[in-house]
Formats: sequence, structure tokens, C-alpha cells
Amino acid sequence: MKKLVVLFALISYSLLAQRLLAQVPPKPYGALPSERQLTWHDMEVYGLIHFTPTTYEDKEWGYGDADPKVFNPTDFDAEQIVLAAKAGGLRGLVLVAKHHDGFALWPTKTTDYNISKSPFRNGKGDMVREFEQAARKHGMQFGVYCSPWDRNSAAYGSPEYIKIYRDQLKELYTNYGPLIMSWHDGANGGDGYYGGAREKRSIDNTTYYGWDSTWTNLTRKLQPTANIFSDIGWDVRWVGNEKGIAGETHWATFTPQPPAGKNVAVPGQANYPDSPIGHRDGKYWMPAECDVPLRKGWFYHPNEKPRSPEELFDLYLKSVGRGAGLDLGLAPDTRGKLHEDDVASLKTFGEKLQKTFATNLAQSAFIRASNVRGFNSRYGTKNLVDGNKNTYWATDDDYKTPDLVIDMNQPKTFDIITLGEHIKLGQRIEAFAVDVQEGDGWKEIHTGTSVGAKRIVKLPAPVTAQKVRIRITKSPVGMAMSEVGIYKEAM
Ligand code: FUL
Ligand code: CA
Repeated sequence: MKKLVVLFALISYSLLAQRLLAQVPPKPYGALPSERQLTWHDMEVYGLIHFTPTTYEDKEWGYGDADPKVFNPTDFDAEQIVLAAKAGGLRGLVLVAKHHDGFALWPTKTTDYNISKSPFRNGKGDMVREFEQAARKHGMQFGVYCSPWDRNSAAYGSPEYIKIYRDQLKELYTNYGPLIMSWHDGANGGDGYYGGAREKRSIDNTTYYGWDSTWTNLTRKLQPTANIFSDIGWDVRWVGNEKGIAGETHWATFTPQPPAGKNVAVPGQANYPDSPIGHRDGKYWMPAECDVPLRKGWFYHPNEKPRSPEELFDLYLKSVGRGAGLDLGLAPDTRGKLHEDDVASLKTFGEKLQKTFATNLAQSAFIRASNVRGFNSRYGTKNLVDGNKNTYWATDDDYKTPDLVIDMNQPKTFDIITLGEHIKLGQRIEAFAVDVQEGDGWKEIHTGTSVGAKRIVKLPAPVTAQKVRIRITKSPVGMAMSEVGIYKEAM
């Protein structure tokens, strides 16, 4: 009898210990995002502004020989551009402070080829400042793109130019407040004006720029909040195309591959075929940025038209909806404003986003999970619909393929289902399925793979059902899911 009591006590003790243990948060899985990357994920959609003398030449790549006097916007209005972007649901702007033509939009000390030599504000202007202030005034993030390739500089190709380039970054990093991104394109070398030489210059882009020391000693020190973008990271990787589309499966984790004949991976030599998808269990958290111009080109050309709101919505689903980011190119016209057509397209796109995601049909539903971590309400399903990314539904460590039944009380019509992982604990889910109740049973209507920061499932046609079931079908670890949503696309 005594023995039995001891045994019973031991069993209940171990059950209790298991319960208590289960209440500690799940262990993180794999590579994790930094604080700066979490802020970048929250931005979701942002803009990339190209506006230099190249706009006035009606070109995509200025040769570096345009007279600074051509840069004469008659009606420049940073706020008009910022407000149009904001109406489109964009949460940040990256300004091309210097493109390949080498013309600096701020009064830099590093080169004469800058805005002070143009008629803009009688040579007293600083366009980086005007954009920065307008962006901050309207609660938008702000970042810069400073092209490493400089077709104006006589020094381009020599070590002297690297000092100039780093000094330019230093000016941009110290005079315009905290930046969300430091954007570095991969177009490098070729022909150009080069101080009048008008020749072709080739550089070895794996060694010439010394990115490691630039980013370690300048960017990280002067702008710890800036997400470094290049073809292979460090914080955000290029998706590998300029179509604005991530892989249907998108792993935020990535291991840059060394190019043939090299033993380290360096920017300018990205393993492009893998970029849209990334690597499951990649070494670094390095989500993809999907960049695409609103019009056909990155610069304004009068004969081109902006994409329609429907097309923008589709790109949103294929970038943000796959856990990546959408960087939309905005091209001010020669007045220095966004064209009315662009403004209208952004506005309707923004309204469509807003209306579509205004009502989450899962919000007032009863959500039952097949497992909740330690039966603890701290990890309960209410966390899935509180609009807070920091709260999440979690399962016990060994419960890797749970399901959720979302009962909306009465039949509802929807065509969008969204999921979001608590990515502070890594990207965990590998596959999932969605079913709807049909009669006494379930009908599978979708299967998917990665989730990450966000997964938007767009059904081919609207479905009417009272109950939706989400099954996690593959995961190496238990769940940590922060949000779930059911919506109807607004037309
Ligand atoms: C590329 C550049 O060559 C294009 O001109 C544009 O700036 C695009 C965003 O990045 O690398
Ligand atoms: Ca939540």
C-alpha cells in the first residue's frame, strides 16, 4: 500500500513536472531574425525612388555625363510622393541618393557632381533631406541606396574611389537619422564617362568594393538599424528577379553559395537560382526582397504606364504573402512629382488592401486546437486573432502536426486565408493543408509549404463554409503561430 502511494506520488509529480516544463516557451528553431530584420518584416511594402538627371534624359542608366543643369524639377514635392506611397499602403521609402550616373542628390563633399551644381533650390537644395523629413513626418521608414558603380567618377576602378564611396556612405549614415535600409545594387563596372575618359572599366566585384569591411566598420557602427540589402544579404537578400515575385515556397533562411572557383560567397556573385526559394535550414535569416518598378522602368518615361491596382495586389500576394517583402519602384516625373496615373493606381491598391483585410472572419470564431502547450492559456488559440505578433499559439514540443478548427458560427464566404509564424522562434512549418467542412466531413481545398512571417493563401474562387480546418502536416518542431485570418477579397 505504501509502495502504491509512493508510486502514485511519483507519477503525479512527473506529470506536474511535464506540465510545468511545457510552460516554458518553445525553443527557437534554426537561424533567427535580428531586431532590425523584424522591423523590416513589419514594413512589408515599401518604395524605391529613382529621380536624378537620368529622369531628364529619359534613360534607365545615365552615362555619367549629363549636365547637372538638366536637373531642374519645376514643382518638386517630396510630400506629394510620400503621401501617394502612404495611400498605397507602403510603410517605408528607400531613396536612390546616387544612381550609376554618379549624381549625388545631397550636397556631398566627396564630388562636385552633386545637387549643389544644379538649379534645384538655387544650388542650396538637399533632396535626401527633403525626402527624409517628409517620410518621417508621415510616419514612414526611410532608407538610402548609394550605387557603388559610379559612371561619373574619374577615380572609378582605383582604390581611391573606394574611399570616396565610403565617405559618401558616411555622410548619408550620419546626417539623415536612423535608416531602415542600406541598399546596394549589383550592377558594377562597364563603360562610362569617368571624368571624361569615356571608356570601359572592369572591376572584380568579388574583391574591389571590400563589402565586409564597409558593412562591418561603417554600416553596422553608424547605422545599426539599417538592413543591408544586396544580392546575398547580409540582412535582406535579392529575390533574384525584378518581377516582384518570391518562390511559391520561400525560406527566410539562406546560405549564400560561393561562386565557382571561390571559397567565400561575396555580393555580386549570388547563387541566383536559389534566391527566390532560399534554403530550408539555411545558415542565416536573410529573407527575400522582391523589387519591381511600378511602371516598366525604374526611371520615369512618359510613354510608360503604371501597373494596375489588381496587378499590384497580385504581386503583394506573391511577395508579402510568401513571407518576403515588396519593394515597389516609384519614379517621379520631370516636375518632381508622381504622375497622376501612379497616384491613382497606388490609392486604389491601398484601398483594396485596407478593405480586404479590414474584417478577419476568424476573429469572432471559436478556435479549437488539437493541442495547446501544457494546457496553458498563455499559449492558447485566442493569441491567433489578437492582432499582436508577439502573442502566439504553441503546442507541446513533441506535438508537431496539430490542427486548428475555426468555427465561424454560421456559414461565411471567403477566398483568403492567412497564417503567420512567431518568427522570433524561427521558421518552423514545412507544410500545411486547409480543409472546409462539407456535410459531416472535410474537404481539402489547399495544400502549402513554408509560412514564416506571413502566408496568404488565395483560393481560386470564393468558398462558403462555417468551419475551416488548418492542418500542419510537416514540421521538425512544435508550433509557435502568431496569427490566423480568414478574409474575402474586396473588389
Ligand atoms: C539595379 C540597377 O541597375 C537598376 O538601374 C535599378 O536601380 C535597380 C533597382 O537596381 O541593380
Ligand atoms: Ca497574436
